[in-house]
Amino acid sequence: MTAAYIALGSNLQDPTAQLQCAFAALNKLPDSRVERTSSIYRSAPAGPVVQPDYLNAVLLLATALAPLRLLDALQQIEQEQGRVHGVRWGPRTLDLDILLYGDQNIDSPRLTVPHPEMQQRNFVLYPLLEISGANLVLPDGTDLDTLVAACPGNTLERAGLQFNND
Ligand code: 5RY
Ligand code: CA
Ligand code: CA
Repeated sequence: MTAAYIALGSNLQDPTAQLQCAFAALNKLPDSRVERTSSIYRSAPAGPVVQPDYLNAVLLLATALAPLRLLDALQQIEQEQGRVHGVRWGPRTLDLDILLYGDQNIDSPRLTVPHPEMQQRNFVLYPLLEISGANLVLPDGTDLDTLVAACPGNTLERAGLQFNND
C-alpha cells in the first residue's frame, strides 16, 4: 500500500454534500482505504476567476492502485458528481487532486506529482499539515512546516464540518 494524499475541493451545488459524497466514494475504491481526513475549510477563491467560495479538505488514502489507475478513479468520481469542464480555473462541483503518492515524483502527460502548485496553496497546505503531523517531507526534501510558515492562512477558515461515516 502507498500513502496517497488527495485534495478535495468544491464550490458548486452544495459543496458540503459534494465533499461528503466524494468521501463516501473514495471509501469504496478497490484496494484502498481512507486512513485520515482533515477538517473541512472554507476559503475565498484563488486565481483569476470570480466565483463562489470553496470548501476544501485533504485526506490520506492508503492504496494499492497505481498512480494512473488512481487518477482514473478520481476522474470517474468527478464525472459521477456532475463535473463539467468549463473555463480553466472556474467553479466546479468537485475537484480531486493527487497531491502526493508516497515519495514518488511522477511527470507524465496526464499526471504530475507532487501537485505542482500545492506549495503555494493555503487550502492544501493547512489541511495537509492537520493530518500529516509536523514531519512530512516532500520528495524534493522540503519540509511541510517550512511551506506552511511561508504561506499565510488568513483567507482560510475551518468550516466546523467533519466528514462522517454514517
Ligand atoms: C492562483 C490560480 C488557479 C490559484 C491560482 C488556481 C481552488 C488556484 C481555488 C480551490 C480555493 C482554484 C486553481 N494564483 N480557490 N481556486 N480552493 N481551485 N480557495 O480548490 F488555486 S482554481
Ligand atoms: Ca484537478
Ligand atoms: Ca485543484
